[in-house]
Amino acid sequence: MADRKVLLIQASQYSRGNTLCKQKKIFVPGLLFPHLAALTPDDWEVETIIEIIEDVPFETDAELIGIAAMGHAIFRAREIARDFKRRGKTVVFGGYMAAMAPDFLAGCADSIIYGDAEKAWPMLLEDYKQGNLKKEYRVAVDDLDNLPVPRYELLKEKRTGFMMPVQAGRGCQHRCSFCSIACIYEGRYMSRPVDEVVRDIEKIKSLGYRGFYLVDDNLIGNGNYLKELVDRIKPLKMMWASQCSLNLARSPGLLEEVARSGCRILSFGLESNSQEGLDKLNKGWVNVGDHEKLLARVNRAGIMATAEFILGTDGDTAESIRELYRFVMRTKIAIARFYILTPIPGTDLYHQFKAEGRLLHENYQFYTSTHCVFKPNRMSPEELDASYQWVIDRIYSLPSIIRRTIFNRNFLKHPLLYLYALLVNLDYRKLVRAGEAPNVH
Ligand code: B12
Repeated sequence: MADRKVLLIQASQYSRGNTLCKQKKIFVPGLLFPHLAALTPDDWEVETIIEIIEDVPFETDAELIGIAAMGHAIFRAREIARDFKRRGKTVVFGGYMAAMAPDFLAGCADSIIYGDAEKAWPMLLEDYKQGNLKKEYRVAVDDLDNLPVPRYELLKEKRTGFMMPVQAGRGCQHRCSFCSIACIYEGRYMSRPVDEVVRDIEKIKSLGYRGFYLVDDNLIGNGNYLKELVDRIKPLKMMWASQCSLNLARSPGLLEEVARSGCRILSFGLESNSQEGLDKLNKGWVNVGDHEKLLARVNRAGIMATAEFILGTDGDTAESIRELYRFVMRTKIAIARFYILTPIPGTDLYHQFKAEGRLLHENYQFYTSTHCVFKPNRMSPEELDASYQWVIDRIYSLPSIIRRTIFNRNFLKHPLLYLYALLVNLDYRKLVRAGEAPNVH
């Protein structure tokens, strides 16, 4: 019987125009809340709020408030925390930003969980009950074995899309200097037991979902594991999506197996076509000369390749960014997202730029990946801002969207997929036309 209540909130973020981002639906909900709820002892009732689609109930009867924030959503998170503190609640934080920039939360957090919460969260709840809450919890896990089935029912009640999240791995063996994952996991990569991943997918299926999103920071981190996993996913006849390094396409056999198991969308962090730029970001383990060939292989296998790009690497100029745009159009990447390189506090890139005197300021409100906050190597900050705007204006123009989706040569093979890409692009287009950044979805 629950005699206590905790309210978990995923803070939304402020837009470029400084309004709070709100959406009708969240297509890719995170796993955090169903997972934390499953780790919560039975004497606690758990209520969850994803602020981008729901309002925060400030009048709640919950005694403990847990707040999560991705990237610059930390600003909104801080405001929410202050409000609850004024109301006499105990407020705790977890997640990447809280661990990377804890000073930022001074005065708003009664406690912070650094990194993994599988052991720390039950400990924190018990300490709280005993009146012995610690300021911080740092209890990394050694593996991801024996995790409980996430409480997916909590997400099912909300306005979400047709895919639910399932975690396969955590961390990444690479240490790209701009990446938050590298900052927290420092080259560690852990995979969950295949049986338990399959168990969670079956749970999702039993709730009536036809698709899942595999949360894994580098799915090709362990090829043998991936092979075993997709062999087990295939008979479930589910559609799935994930993110991965393009190196997957260097193993054509494995790529085929991934496609046959129902994988339909893979997002690749290509970042840049400048090898020099990537080398400087400690991502020299990719070969940009192969991008086009490898993307074509992925699409041929029946998986829609989508991509994320960073503008402003040390190899970039206004002209190379225009060339990147032409590359996206030539390869007809159906969904392409662009971010201005951002030295997030705590990352190696942040320390490097700070040491080199390249940070323009430390007003993190502008560290949104839509403003240049550092001195680029081969262009001015103004040129980089203008190049970003140039790219997003063109990429989300109607001719570009139509060419990359409906006129994509793969459209007839997978019309529903490319119609989905069309809708995502139209959504981004709407944001860009309203002067906003097309990054939240
Ligand atoms: C799914 C996802 C999304 C989804 C849905 C998010 C949602 N609102 O539910 C979408 C696509 C909408 C999204 C958007 C964004 N995302 Co996102 N997203 C992810 C992704 C791929 C998976 C998250 C997940 O389910 N993880 C599984 C859970 C179980 O693990 P976890 O979140 O790490 O949490 C563990 C611990 O950190 C801890 N913990 C975390 N938070 C809290 C909070 C409390 C109170 C407690 C007790 C514990 C705790 O407990 C967990 C168990 O150990 C991650 C990558 C990743 N590996 O996590 C990026 C990631 C979290 N996103 C990130 C970013 C930057 C964003 C955006 C800001 C991007 C943008 N520029 O617009 C937006 C923010 C939108 C918003 N404010 O709502 C970054 C965050 C980096 C950072 N420094 O904060 C990540 C890490 C990606 C990356 N490689 O950089 N995202």
